[in-house]
Amino acid sequence: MGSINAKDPLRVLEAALEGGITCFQLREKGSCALQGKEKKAFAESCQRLCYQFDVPFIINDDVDLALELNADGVHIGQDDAEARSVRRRIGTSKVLGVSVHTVEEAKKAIEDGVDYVGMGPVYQTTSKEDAKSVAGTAVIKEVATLYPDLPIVGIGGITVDNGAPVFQAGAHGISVISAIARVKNPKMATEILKEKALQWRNERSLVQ
Ligand code: 3NM
Repeated sequence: MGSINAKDPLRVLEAALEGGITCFQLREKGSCALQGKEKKAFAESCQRLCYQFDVPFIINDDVDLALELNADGVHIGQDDAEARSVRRRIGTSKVLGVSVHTVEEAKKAIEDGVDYVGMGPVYQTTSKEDAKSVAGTAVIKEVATLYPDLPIVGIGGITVDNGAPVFQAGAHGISVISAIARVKNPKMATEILKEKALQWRNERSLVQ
């Protein structure tokens, strides 16, 4: 988030927290990503803010930093460390999430002991330099049908206008960057998106 927003990213995070996000993942990646001490200091600032709002603070990929800061969890991709070994390192008290794109990857993630999977990109995204091709919601539906107890978070291009099908396919939550960080009023955008997401989730449980 630090690298994609022209505004102060901590102010965006604070606004998102005020707006009601329920989880925050620090994903400091890409060509302008902070490194070393600067990354750690930025992560600590994000963590402090999250804790003021009692919102879990998860770190993408950097298991060492997550352990050093005693973050609430770690999220990894298929190209990062193996989920099984990350689970061994962080123990069972921290949340472990993995990005998956196929039924096979979801099966392996479950076997490796993950708490949730991220699935995407559901729609076109400009926030991830190495995003895979757009997957739509079909794979989410497949995974949700096969593994109904596995929490699924949809990601990639999700907005207030297109989130409903993600929940209808079986996702339990959504994760966004642009819909909050690239708008004029991140707090209001979060409030509206949250209200919508709760509505989409309720409609989904009525259908099932
Ligand atoms: N992961 P936005 S898509 C971080 O498909 C990330 O695994 C993705 O940002 C995946 O909400 C993505 O701006 C970017 O599209 C999400």
